[in-house]
Amino acid sequence: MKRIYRSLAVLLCISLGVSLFFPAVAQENSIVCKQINGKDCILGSVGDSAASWTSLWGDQAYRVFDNNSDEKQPEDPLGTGAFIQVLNETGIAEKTYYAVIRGDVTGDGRITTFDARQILRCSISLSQLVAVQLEAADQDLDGEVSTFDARQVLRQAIELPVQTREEYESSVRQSEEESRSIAASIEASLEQSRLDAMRFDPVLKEGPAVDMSYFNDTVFVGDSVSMMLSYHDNRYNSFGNARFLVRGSMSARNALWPVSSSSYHPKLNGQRVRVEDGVKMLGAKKVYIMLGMNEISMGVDAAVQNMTKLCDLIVQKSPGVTIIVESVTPMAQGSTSTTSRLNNSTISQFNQKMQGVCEERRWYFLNVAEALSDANGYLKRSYCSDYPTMGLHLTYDAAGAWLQYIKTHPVPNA
Ligand SMILES: [Ca+2]
Ligand SMILES: [Ca+2]
Repeated sequence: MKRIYRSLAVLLCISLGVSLFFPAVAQENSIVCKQINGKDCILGSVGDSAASWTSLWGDQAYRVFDNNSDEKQPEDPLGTGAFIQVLNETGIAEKTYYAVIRGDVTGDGRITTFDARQILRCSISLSQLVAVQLEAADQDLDGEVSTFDARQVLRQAIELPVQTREEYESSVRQSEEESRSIAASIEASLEQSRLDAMRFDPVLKEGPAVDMSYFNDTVFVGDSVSMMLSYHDNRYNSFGNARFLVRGSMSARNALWPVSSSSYHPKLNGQRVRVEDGVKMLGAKKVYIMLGMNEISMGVDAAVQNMTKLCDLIVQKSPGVTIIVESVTPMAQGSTSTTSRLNNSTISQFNQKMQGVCEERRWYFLNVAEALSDANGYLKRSYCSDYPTMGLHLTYDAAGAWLQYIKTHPVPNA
């Protein structure tokens, strides 16, 4: 009775001509049958043998042949195209089943890169496969032989896990996203290196001390703080041929005023001159400029604007001149000039902003304040000539330290 039931089930499967699952035999094996080009085919996987399918024909005798019609043992693994003859009681073949081993189109019962190659060639119409091979080639069971089937079979051949199409597409998307993100980060780092290469660091760095000839083409512009440099030069001839356009109470703001008997302009050859005109008349190549102490109290930003404008004018009148903005030196602790608007904090803000302007304009920035400050940022007591009153003017020692700082932080290649 059991045998008849199974035969009926097989017949039903074959007559429908579609892939069917047999619940009646599921207790032992899941065997799927399909009619392909009029042939009764069993859809199996690598390792299946005729012996593993005997539930289909019960205790009827059978013979097994490979796809070259060479007889095989019932336990031998089947390849695609192998066939099983089920014999009647007189030993005559009454039914033939063909094996379709998923992924094995070459018929050797194994999945190798050669199978993947055959499937790929077929998927792009370079070669053709016969019907049972086409069935074996359709790894993802979508009814077509595609490059995706070839890829899946190749993964099996090299023992990588087979993916679903969703997994495959998600891995493609992921790798595209990764590529995009790698490309974006390469792009960003190239852009950053380009910006870094373009970025100008204005701060003059310590280097070997220059000799006096460095000052041959140099002009110092400043207020009463810088006047000490000219006094130092007068006493020690310490600045070589440098020239000084310095004036007490000068600021960038009042340097921009017209020259008059009451303006704060420096003198050159006995005449009051605008700074930019004086620089041009002297034919200077380097201009060290320190201004700000006399106008920071009117607002840091306005002072920065005036200073920038004055330096712009100098460059306009003397194209090619090198501007070296010097940081405004700090006030001594307890300076009576300290107010809420003029103090070491606002001086420091002004200096930082001027350093930023120098970076933009490609001017140099000499941090003289660094050389004259104590550990707390005040003007060193020993460098202050008017302690404990104004507390911001310099001693000869301070001017000497300033000079040394200039010589050991020279403009490159100047
Ligand atoms: Ca094969
Ligand atoms: Ca397919």
